[in-house]
Amino acid sequence: MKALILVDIQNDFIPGGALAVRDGDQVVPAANRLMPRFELVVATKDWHPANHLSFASQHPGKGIGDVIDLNGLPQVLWPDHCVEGTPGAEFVPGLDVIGITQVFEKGTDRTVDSYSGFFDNGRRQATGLEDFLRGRHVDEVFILGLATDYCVKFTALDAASLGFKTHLLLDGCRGVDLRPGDVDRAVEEMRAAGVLVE
Ligand code: VGL
Ligand code: ZN
Repeated sequence: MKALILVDIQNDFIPGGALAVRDGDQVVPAANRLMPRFELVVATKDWHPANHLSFASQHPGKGIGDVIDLNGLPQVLWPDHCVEGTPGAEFVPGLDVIGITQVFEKGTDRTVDSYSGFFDNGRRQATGLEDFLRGRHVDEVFILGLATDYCVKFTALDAASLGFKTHLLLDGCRGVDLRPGDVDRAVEEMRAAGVLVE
């Protein structure tokens, strides 16, 4: 059984949003085109409390893009984004949400970030996505969304490490490229981990 995983197609990650990814809105037509070809479509949402510790605003003297130690994990500091219940955390208008069977929220714990749709960055808590997919006898996943070099990358790496045959649908992804080349490096990392990039 195959499943399509839509990663973080939310207002804050498209142009005009708090953590805008260049051309981020262009993943929407790709998602809409692919959804009808899958029996099962799931989505993740970045879903933070307003005082999430990945926000630079929570660390006086630090700025966006700085890297700090957060409970033993390196943490890039971001602008406030995808605050639970705010418009920025909603799916992008135009996304055919009717095709989505289940949504998995991540990043809900103030003290740890969660780039992957499966686990937080410390791999301490699961979101339920793995159990859900296994319950539906999914063995192969196709991943697209935002952002290639963060949440898409870590979702794909976890999917592969959990034993799912994992495809990255590059045409349906856009990245942050905080440092130029980050997206290309992310794609190579996924490929090296056995992700099928197409
Ligand atoms: C993401 C940075 C911070 C993402 C989420 O969805 O890729 N990136 N939070
Ligand atoms: Zn986030």
